Amino acid sequence: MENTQIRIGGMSCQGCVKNITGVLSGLAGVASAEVSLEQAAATVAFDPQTISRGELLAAIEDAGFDAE
Ligand code: 9UX
Repeated sequence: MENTQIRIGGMSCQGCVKNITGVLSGLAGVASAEVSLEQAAATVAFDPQTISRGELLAAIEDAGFDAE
């Protein structure tokens, strides 16, 4: 398992936090996802054998946010 910090742009309310948390949690290979509106960031624990950091970013972007 690997932990990564992702900066997220475009979150404006707790609904966004919930949406992104749901998107990340639903991905195969993601063990846990914690999203903070105040920090504009997510902390994600994932299995690098199953999913890459790039795929995490792509999923966030597909949901309509910026991720880096
Ligand atoms: Mo809040 Mo976010 O009204 O995708 S849910 S802006």
